[in-house]
Amino acid sequence: MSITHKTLIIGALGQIGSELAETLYARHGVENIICADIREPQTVQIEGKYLKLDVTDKAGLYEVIEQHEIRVIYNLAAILSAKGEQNPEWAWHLNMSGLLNSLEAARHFKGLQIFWPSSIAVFGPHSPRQNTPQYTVMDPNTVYGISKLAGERWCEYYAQKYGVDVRSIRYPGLIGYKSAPGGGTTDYAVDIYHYAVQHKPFTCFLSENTYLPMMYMEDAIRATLELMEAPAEKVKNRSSYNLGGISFSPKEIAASIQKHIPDFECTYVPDFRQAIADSWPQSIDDADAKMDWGWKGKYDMEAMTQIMLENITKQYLPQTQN
Ligand code: NAD
Ligand code: AKB
Repeated sequence: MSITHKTLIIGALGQIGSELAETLYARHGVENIICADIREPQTVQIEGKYLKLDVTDKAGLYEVIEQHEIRVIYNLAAILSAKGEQNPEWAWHLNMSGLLNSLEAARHFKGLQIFWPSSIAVFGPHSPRQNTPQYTVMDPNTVYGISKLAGERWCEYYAQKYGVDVRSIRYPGLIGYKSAPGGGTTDYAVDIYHYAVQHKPFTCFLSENTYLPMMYMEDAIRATLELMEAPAEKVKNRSSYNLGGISFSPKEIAASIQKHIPDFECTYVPDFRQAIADSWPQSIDDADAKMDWGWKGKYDMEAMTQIMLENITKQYLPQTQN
């Protein structure tokens, strides 16, 4: 029997999209998941249907939704914090028009559910930095953070005015071994493992005591699906939910690696990303996500380091041993 409830992942070749696709294939069947991105798949393996799509092309998006009878969209296409600062106008345009096209599509095609990720980047220098609450001062000073905060307001607006079923999480920095990060301030926490397993010294672009909220990718994907599958009445927040995860500094992650690779060396040469990190929270209060839809994180830093090292080591083995 063919199921017409198809899911579209936009930005599917990215760090989150490629892992989300794998999980959704296993859950709903490869034939029910459509991956789309502005790029051609090269390094990322796409098992199912792949479409080249620019999320800023509203007509193109509508055509895909109609033709493939899409009922759920994960819109992950965005420019992240560090890359956004190189070209603020482009970042604003992509991040906002991509979201507005998805929200308008949900207004047009009744019953279409939208997931759109926000970020800890919505907070700014005047937000409390420890255990940052769901509702507090928000004065982001990167174009990425400004676009995410504006996006959250649009999500709530479309939910309240038009009854759009849009759901969102403010992800912390995400860490996984299956895919590479794409231009964020938290990217060092993935790169560091790749240097460590190759026994190369790592130069971190943040200072050693810069604490940021992070999360192992499997927890983030599980949170996303739990939120998307929660009964509508439990999703009380239609802007975006805080999600905590684990907070650590570059020095602490380096020390957790050194427990497995004692000769690993890390030095710290902060660049422009330090100012971005310094404007973000160090830890997040995710009580609302816990209360509303039962969120509970699973991985701590030590468990994550063990998994990251084991799996990234395999990636550097000669093909015959892999
Ligand atoms: P990524 O940069 O790895 O992936 C984004 C993907 O979007 C890329 O494959 C890119 O080719 C695609 N894309 C760019 N422009 C496009 C367009 N016009 N049309 C279609 N596709 C386009 O990013 P990611 O880390 O996977 O993040 C996905 C989402 O999650 C983003 O909204 C990001 O802000 C958010 N987020 C990520 C993190 C994290 O740590 N990775 C944390 C917080 C929030
Ligand atoms: C970034 O560093 O830009 C992202 C994020 C926390 O949104 N990883």
